[in-house]
Amino acid sequence: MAYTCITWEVVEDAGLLTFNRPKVLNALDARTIDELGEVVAEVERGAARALVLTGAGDKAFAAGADIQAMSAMTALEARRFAERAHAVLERMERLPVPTIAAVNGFALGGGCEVALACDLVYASERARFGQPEVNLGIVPGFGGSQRLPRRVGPMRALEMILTGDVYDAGRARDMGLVLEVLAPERLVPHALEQARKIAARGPLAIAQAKRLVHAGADGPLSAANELERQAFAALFATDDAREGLRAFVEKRPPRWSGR
Ligand code: CO8
Repeated sequence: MAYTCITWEVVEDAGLLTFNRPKVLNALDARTIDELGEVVAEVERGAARALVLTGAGDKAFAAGADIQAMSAMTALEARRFAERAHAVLERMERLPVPTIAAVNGFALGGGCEVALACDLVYASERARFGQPEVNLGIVPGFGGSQRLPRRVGPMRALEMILTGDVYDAGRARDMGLVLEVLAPERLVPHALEQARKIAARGPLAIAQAKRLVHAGADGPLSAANELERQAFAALFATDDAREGLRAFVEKRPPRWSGR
């Protein structure tokens, strides 16, 4: 697929996707969602060992779903658009490699929801977060009503969703929506450094650790702990676990084969 709404490059194992419609603050239309889906498919095929998402320009990560496009949608079209975005974000969440949002400016509505579907979120001092859908007479439609309370707790999520207020980066960090706030010029380099740090760990262990946290969060603790016991034992049957444990004992860096 030729990308027109995003740019996509892979450098030293880390893929960098940039939402690239700066004239509309990188608003997410159907084409942009499809291109995100295509990048996710590339990463599934092994194109990168980590995925970093950011926005073009210094104003926006993504200022939401494209309001111009939504203003003409029927209920059925809105349902299909939401389904399309949900499918892509769920697929991104299931990637066996880490996904990191580097939020450089406005992350509103669908933009905030894309960040919420990432494993880690870093923000620049210029970042602004919000779920302002109620101002438009609608509700979050890219998973925000479900992922936001899971990440920050129901009461904080309700305040953000019910008021439609826009929060600055510090407030977003204080509520647990963001890990760290960085100077704008440090944001993407830091996200890429973290991406490469994780990409250098045992790939099977990273995939399992990510799967356990996401799958376990949805189930009762006893069932989730059983998932951990299974993954823990299964990794002992891999070359990577043999190599990682032996390398420590032999005081040398491990050589991961991914098997
Ligand atoms: N969609 C389309 N165009 C947008 C969007 C958007 N979400 N956001 C900004 N733009 C456009 C503006 O219309 C403007 O275009 P033009 O220059 O042609 O007038 C350009 O970007 C620049 O924007 P502003 O002039 O408004 O810039 P400001 O600095 O004055 O304001 C804001 C920046 C505060 C971010 C303001 O643009 C704004 O409030 N944007 C809308 C934010 C918003 O409400 N986002 C949530 C959208 S709803 C959503 O995401 C729901 C997701 C689920 C959908 C489910 C499927 C049905």
